[in-house]
Amino acid sequence: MNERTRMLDHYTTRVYKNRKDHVLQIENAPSSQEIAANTRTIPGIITNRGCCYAGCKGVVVGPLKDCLVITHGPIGCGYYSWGTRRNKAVAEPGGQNYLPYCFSTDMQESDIVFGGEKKLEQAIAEAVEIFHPAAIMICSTCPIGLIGDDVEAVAKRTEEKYGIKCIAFSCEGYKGVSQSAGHHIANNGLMKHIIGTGDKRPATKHAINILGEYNIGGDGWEQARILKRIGYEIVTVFTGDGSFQTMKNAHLADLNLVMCHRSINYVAEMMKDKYGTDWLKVNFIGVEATIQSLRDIAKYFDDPELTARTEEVIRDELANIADAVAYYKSKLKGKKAGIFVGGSRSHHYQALLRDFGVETIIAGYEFAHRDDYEGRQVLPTIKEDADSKNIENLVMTPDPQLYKQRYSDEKIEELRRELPLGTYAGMIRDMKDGHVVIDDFNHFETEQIIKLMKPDIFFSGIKDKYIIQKGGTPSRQMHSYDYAGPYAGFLGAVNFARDITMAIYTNAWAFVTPPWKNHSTLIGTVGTVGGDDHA
Ligand code: CFM
Ligand code: HCA
Repeated sequence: MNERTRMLDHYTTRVYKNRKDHVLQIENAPSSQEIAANTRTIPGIITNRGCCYAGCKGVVVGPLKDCLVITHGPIGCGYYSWGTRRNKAVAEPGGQNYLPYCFSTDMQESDIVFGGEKKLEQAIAEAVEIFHPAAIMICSTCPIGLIGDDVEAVAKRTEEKYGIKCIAFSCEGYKGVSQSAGHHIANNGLMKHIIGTGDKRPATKHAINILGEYNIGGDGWEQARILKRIGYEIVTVFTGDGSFQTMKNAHLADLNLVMCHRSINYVAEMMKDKYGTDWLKVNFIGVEATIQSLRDIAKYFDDPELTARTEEVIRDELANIADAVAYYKSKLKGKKAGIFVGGSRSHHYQALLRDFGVETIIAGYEFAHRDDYEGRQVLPTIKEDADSKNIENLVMTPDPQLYKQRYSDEKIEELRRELPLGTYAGMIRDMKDGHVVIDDFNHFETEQIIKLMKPDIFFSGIKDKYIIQKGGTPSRQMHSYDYAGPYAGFLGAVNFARDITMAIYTNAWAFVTPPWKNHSTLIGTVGTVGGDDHA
């Protein structure tokens, strides 16, 4: 047993037994080790997770620019989710963009006691009068479920009264394990009420949707730039810079690309079942990953002209960034990284780091499920998860008019041997021996793993970034990129490399001794967990 294994073992078996199954060290890579995920956080632990409302409102429906999203609840939830996630959007010509606004019913004590439906209807009336939105979304926060406001009934009355689309999401914060419960609720709502309601057919023969791309820091725009150069028509994006108007036509696209599997896999699967639309797992984070994804898409369409154009664009884009990539690689090669983000980026960014010779030795997700770690093949073995009781599992049957399968089952089987078509292999398979994977990292573990493995940089979130940085390890924030970006595609890769080179080479905090540095370390003195070190 080496020192690291001994310490991890000590921590997970003797300090926090219930964390053992959430922490693993990769052995015999490419590994298919099992990890515990999507379980409720242990009360009292300082988790980095958010809530179900954050996953529904903040992540999936919030970025739809022409939807006026009302947070039904006390003001804090609306305020906290206002503008913190940098999903950029620009209104379509003549269209609407409500992203800069924060709408909330601002529930007060008397509303909680006597019910909030009237207040919600009043808020909707004001919103309609002032903004004339094409669609309204109601997102419920914790107290709404507790007092039992019938938000679905309010949505129905709104549609009848104003003749606009209104969708209610019962995404109370406590509704599930974390953000991922909210993703599922949001996916169900979009599927039930929006997808399939439009009839605008694509104008070209290679029409795609991008699923699970939220245009943080403009990532989606860089992807669209590349895809459009090749000749793809983008019907809609779920949901970064996306809209109700375009999402209505999503079912008329030829192929769904899935970026963030965690947040949108339900829509991808439901569209496959209802409309026959295939989905392909892509990753536009990383130069090599982008190239691979572009080639995979071309292979799916199997059109020689498209394939030739794909190669032409790849050549041109690579030539454009070659010098910058070589320079940053010379600065970053051999460095080691840790990544802890929500449910996708901890995997996607490993590809981008690899482009510059950086190895990711620690990775974890806040709230991803076992399939995001181990691959979708584990799904049939998971009978019930912590969210199954709370969240409806919609079962789709083929739409009699609109179901259309592009390829025969045999051809799909053949393609699946070469492409991640309708499947996702997960993060663990891409990690090497000795790397550590931790599910639902908590604050304590973040500090300990950094002490133990000493990465040159640790990517994290808003809440956990500063403690890492002030402890002397450079940290970049992977959720909204510390207000930089885009980091996707070819141009984004260079932005990313520049930002992390600056972080590593100007690590000013390493020159300062933080006040807590003189205290004992926890793993060294496990008897004092929760004691001195947090003073
Ligand atoms: Fe998907 Fe996301 Fe992520 Fe996510 Fe998020 Fe996000 Fe994230 Mo913050 S949808 S799982 S719920 S890629 S908001 S854009 S950065 S935790 S890793
Ligand atoms: C969320 C949004 C978040 C938060 C980021 C963080 C984001 O989950 O509520 O806390 O660091 O990306 O903005 O993930």
